[in-house]
Amino acid sequence: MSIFEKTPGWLDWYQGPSKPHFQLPAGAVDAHCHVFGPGDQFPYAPERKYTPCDASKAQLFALRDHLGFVRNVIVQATCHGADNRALVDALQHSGGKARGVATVRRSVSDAELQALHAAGVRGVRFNFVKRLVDFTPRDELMEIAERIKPLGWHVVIYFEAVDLPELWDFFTSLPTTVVVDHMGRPDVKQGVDSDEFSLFLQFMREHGNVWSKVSCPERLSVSGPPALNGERSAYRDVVPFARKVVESFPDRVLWGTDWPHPNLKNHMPDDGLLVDFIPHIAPTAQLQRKLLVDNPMRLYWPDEH
Ligand code: 0GY
Repeated sequence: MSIFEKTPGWLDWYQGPSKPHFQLPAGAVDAHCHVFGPGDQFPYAPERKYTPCDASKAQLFALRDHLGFVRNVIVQATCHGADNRALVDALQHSGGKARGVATVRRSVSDAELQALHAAGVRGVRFNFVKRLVDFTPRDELMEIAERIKPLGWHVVIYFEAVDLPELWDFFTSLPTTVVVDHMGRPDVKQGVDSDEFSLFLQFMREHGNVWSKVSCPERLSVSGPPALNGERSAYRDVVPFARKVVESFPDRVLWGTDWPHPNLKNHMPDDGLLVDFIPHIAPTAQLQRKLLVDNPMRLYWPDEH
């Protein structure tokens, strides 16, 4: 059975992803992806809001090689709560080719943080998307941020655009580098010149410690995937948003597949097509190298950069 072939009972993430037409630069990093379970080995969190497909480290690494990436940044998703065992297992079997972003609670010990660091964790994720998590008090999050700062870690934040005004003061008081997932989830129907997206650009402009992933067009798009007619320019309505962020802040952007695409209801993207989205948002070789190599290496493998 091919590593991409569907295992009975698994959620139908896109099987047999195409080969991208876009050739990734040497040393490219997929800076946002997940491993899920397998659930019988690494159980899902009781407090989870969804139960994902199992998506193993072997499948993730096969996808990495198939698409032409060299490294992964594996991000803890809410379905595993603050139990980072599946993430750590994947990092430890990556041969140094993966780094991680974990979720921790206030109760985490210094020894546990050190062990996560040794495994390759370089950040914590704070999730503010209401459909995904219950509320965590800001003082708990700030305490965690202060504790991970001496390790050289950063904070990844996930929120929806409509909530940025309310979260602004908290975000701008974080003491570390701050990485925003998926451009703060703009509502693309409002357009790239909307007040909402302008506020996000202001957030990045005024705060040099804020980075953004320009990923997940498949989540943000209203126009959706291409018809199955050989057309490879999918998710066109998201291009102006991601391109604006890449061109405005070329040294503070990251890109990732988001494999295996949890919670997508309408379609599962072909990861090869997602890679072909990149030259539309980063149109020059220099921008592509910053987005896919220089920036993630600086943040996650500074010693090798
Ligand atoms: C993503 C997006 C989602 C899920 C999570 O932690 C998670 O469960 O991040 C989502 O549902 O939008 O980046 O994986």
